[in-house]
Formats: sequence, structure tokens, C-alpha cells
Amino acid sequence: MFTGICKELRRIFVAVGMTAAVPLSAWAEGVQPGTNMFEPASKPAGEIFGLALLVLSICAGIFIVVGGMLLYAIIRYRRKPGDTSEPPQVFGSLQIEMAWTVVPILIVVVLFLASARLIFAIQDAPQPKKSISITLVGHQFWWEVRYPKYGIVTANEIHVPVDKATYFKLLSADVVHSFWVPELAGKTDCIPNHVNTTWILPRKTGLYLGQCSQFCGAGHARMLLRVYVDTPAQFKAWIKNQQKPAVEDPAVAAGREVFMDNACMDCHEIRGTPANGRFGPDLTHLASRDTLGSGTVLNTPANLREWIKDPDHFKPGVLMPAMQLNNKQLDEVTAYLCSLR
Ligand code: HEC
Ligand SMILES: [Cu+2]
Repeated sequence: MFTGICKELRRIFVAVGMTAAVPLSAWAEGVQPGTNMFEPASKPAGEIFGLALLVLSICAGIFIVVGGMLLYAIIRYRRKPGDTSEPPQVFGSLQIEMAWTVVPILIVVVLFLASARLIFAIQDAPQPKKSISITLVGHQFWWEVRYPKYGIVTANEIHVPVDKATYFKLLSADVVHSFWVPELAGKTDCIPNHVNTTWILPRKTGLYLGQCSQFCGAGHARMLLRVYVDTPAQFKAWIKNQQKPAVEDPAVAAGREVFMDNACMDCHEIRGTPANGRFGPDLTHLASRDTLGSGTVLNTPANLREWIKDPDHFKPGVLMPAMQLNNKQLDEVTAYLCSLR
């Protein structure tokens, strides 16, 4: 009987482990560095983690007390062999009933106050003058990233400086999405026609992975978000490069023509060219990004060509159509996009 239960439990653990491992292995091509909500690297995430530990320890305390008393009662008052007498019949006790009413109320009040205090501290934090502002717009199934102060538009990969607050204005172009970068901040929804805000104050440079955490359609699972926390010098250099209009390299003029002669330009903007579509990601500095399709695959020339040929192959449900270009056009437009550093 006991080994049977053990076997059953092991089966459940393995099944749970497998379901967790499948999405991880799907990203194992080096695209997905992984994320860990138990390792906060930014201010609101750290405070939320602290609160979670407080709640967890209070609940663990309750579990130990209740479980301990239950165990004690089961062992101490179990029926002994040969004992057929009736146990003492107790009808209510004011003290005990008071205790198990008042103590839980006090615990709930403590949990409520601790949570409410932190929610308001994060939600209503006034934006410091020297902070970075980003407008983040969720689209099916990618992120539009705007730095209004710097005049920059990019997609899916956010750069922010370390040890400096960044404030996000969260919007949606279609359905409800949700901003979630576990190591940097809690979840905040991106809702159409409603502005939500959140902020981060990262303490460590590096790459932090996020994910849209609201089911928003067929491509939802591949709507990842990458936040690069840079040193101030790296951040400045990145801003400077992103502010430039697109590179005009005569060597890839044929590919530029393919882009402008096909519907690409109706959906994508390339600053400094006639392409000014807004439906898809801004491609002005596409080659400076590490991934394609909101973190779906690494941005290599081979993947880029395959993406343009058939984006659905990498990202089922994607809203970019396969454009039916021939091999020559594919090579040319890939070379053009690779030049957009
Ligand atoms: C109907 C609109 C539409 C057309 C036409 C279109 N795209 Fe796209 N494209 C999109 C959308 C939407 C995405 C975002 C897909 C996603 O990640 O979910 C996208 C993504 C991309 C990306 C990846 C960008 C990134 O940063 O992840 C590239 C590159 C790209 N398109 C190139 C092209 C080229 C080249 C053409 C023309 C041959 C083209 N697109 C035509 C809508 C379009
Ligand atoms: Cu989404």
C-alpha cells in the first residue's frame, strides 16, 4: 500500500517535471537563458519577494501548529486495544472558541496590512525626475518599445541602465497582455484603452527574461520579452546607435527594393526610408537585436531568411504572413535587413 502511494507520487512528480521541461527544451537553442523569481535583482521584485517570504513563513507557522496539534490528537487520543468506553463529551468552550476566532483575524489583518502597504508603495511611487521612461505596447504577439524622450522605437528587447529607475507606461494595441519579468518586477496587465504603470530599479547588469503572462491568442507562448540591464556607458552607446536613421548601404540596394516593393513596408517601419508601417515591429535597427519574433529564435542570417520565408514555421499563429518571395528575393532582403545595425 505504502510503496503504491510512493510510486503514484513519483509518477505525478515526473509528469509535472516533464511538463515544465518541455517548454524549457523548446528554447534550449541558446535563446532562453531562463529566469528565476527566487532571485530578484531589482527593487520592486526584491520587496515583493520579501513579502512572499513573510507570508510563506506565517503560513508555514500555521501549518506546523495546526498539523502538530492534529498529529498529537491522532496519536494521543487514538482508540486503544480493549478500550470500549465512551470519550468525555465536551460541549463548547468560550476560551477556545475566542482563541480560534481572534488569532486568525489578527493573522489576516497582519497579512492584509503588509500586502496593502507594499501594493501602494509600488503602485503609487512618484516617478523620480532622473528616471528613464518607456512606453511598452503589447501586440499579438510582440512588444513595441518606445523611449519618448530619446525618440527611439524598437521591439521585444529593452535596454535600461543599472542602478537607475525605469518607469513603464503599459498599453495594448489589441487584447489584454501582461508585462512580467520575474527578476525585476511583479506582473502588470497591458489593457487596451487604459494606461497601467510599473517601474524597475535593477541592481545588477545582465539579461533578464520576461514573458507575456496573459493568454492573448495562438502566439502567446512565444511572446517573450528581454530586458538588458546595461552599464551607464553601454546604455548611452546603445541609445546613440538606436537614434540614428537606418543604414543606407548601396551593396544591399536590391534587398531594399524587395522590401519597398512588397507589402513589408506597409507593416514595418524603417526610419529614413519610405517604409512606415505600424502593424509589425520597427526594423530600423533589426540587426542590433539578438532574437527574432519576440525571443522565438536567435537573430542569425539563416533564421532571418527562414522567418521571412515562413514565420509560422518558428511561431505558429504569428500575424505576419508568409510573403511568397523567390529564393533570390529572399537572399537579397535578408542581406538588406542584416545591414540594419
Ligand atoms: C501584414 C503585415 C506584415 C507584413 C506584410 C510583413 N510583416 Fe514582418 N512582421 C509582422 C508582424 C505582426 C511581426 C511580429 C511577429 C511576432 O513576433 O509575433 C513581424 C515580424 C517581422 C520580423 C521580426 C522582427 C523582430 O524584431 O522580431 C521581420 C524581420 C520581418 N517581420 C520582416 C518582414 C519582411 C522582410 C516582410 C516582407 C517580405 C514582412 N516582414 C512583411 C507583420 C508583417
Ligand atoms: Cu501577449
